[in-house]
Amino acid sequence: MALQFGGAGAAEEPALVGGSFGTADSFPKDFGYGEEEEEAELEGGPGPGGPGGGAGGPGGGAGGADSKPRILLMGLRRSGKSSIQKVVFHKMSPNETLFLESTNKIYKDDISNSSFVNFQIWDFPGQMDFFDPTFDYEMIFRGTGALIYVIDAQDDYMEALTRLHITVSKAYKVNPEMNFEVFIHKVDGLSDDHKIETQRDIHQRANDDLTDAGLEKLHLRFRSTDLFINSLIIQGPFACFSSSNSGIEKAFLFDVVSKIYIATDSSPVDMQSYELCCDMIDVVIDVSCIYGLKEDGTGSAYDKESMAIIKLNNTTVLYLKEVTKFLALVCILREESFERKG
Ligand SMILES: Nc1nc2c(ncn2[C@@H]2O[C@H](COP(=O)(O)OP(=O)(O)OP(=O)(O)O)[C@@H](O)[C@H]2O)c(=O)[nH]1
Ligand SMILES: [Mg+2]
Repeated sequence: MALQFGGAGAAEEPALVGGSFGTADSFPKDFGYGEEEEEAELEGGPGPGGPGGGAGGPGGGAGGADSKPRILLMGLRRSGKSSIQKVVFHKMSPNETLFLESTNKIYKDDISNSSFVNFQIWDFPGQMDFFDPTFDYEMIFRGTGALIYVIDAQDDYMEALTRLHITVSKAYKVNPEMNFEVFIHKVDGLSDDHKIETQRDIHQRANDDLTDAGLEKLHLRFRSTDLFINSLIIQGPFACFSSSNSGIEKAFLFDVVSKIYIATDSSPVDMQSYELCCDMIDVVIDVSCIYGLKEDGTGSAYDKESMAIIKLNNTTVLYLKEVTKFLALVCILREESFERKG
């Protein structure tokens, strides 16, 4: 089987990791995130599509039971929030996101039912109305670990920058520990020059606004992202195990469902290797879903038996092995060292 190496170019910062492309299917029910998308109790703001279509006020539901680490996805309407969430965590193909409907209330997605990584991601409707009394933003921000603000780089982004500033400054005042990420999104539609210029401009303006407001300590991290050319990547923060002398070129310990890597060896992470390993997981799970389940459809697509070796046409071998119910070790090896070690 000849697998192609991934996206057309690497994302600027390899820290950001992400979804894979390819298969349009969702995970089967027993493999996915279970009861996804608990909805917030209250409907969002005024009429559909109305400006400032307020976020649902989760009220008591926001804090209480939801003690898992929480990531918020915010940004103007149509900036691509739900698409990011669906592609990265639900195996939706980027093309399918064209048919996503606008979100009109907060979707809380629990990324923990079948995943090693425990957190919730809350996908917000286009615009939050901080003046809506039913929306208890203080409570939401207080329990939040990270806020991702998505800006559509193909659109006029002035309004987005204004909202970004309002949002992060309110969030920071409530919870100065929060991490702020700005996704300069949909950069697939921009030329390289335009992309760099847009990135620089957004960076500059957003930081100027913070300086003017005396919020220099509020740190925003910027990433250029898109779902169509580069895969979007979520951070694999722990580089801890070493593959030196093992004949392994690169090794990742993956959370299978989210494809977040929990650990990798000490060599630098390059996007091609990461994407190749993500593709390997997709191939294994897809084949297993089709041929690995029992005739009555029971059984699991990923279990103790899960193991696969794929030889590529460039003397490279991909190796995947189940480690725990949620984790897989995926390695890239040279063919000769694979044969030597057996
Ligand atoms: N070109 C391009 N289009 C994208 C990308 N990501 C998402 N889109 C498109 O952007 C449109 C809006 O996406 P959504 O995910 O619904 O946007 P949203 O931010 O959730 O919008 P609301 O729910 O209304 O707030 C869809 O047609 C997507 O296909 C991308 O990386 N590049
Ligand atoms: Mg949405």
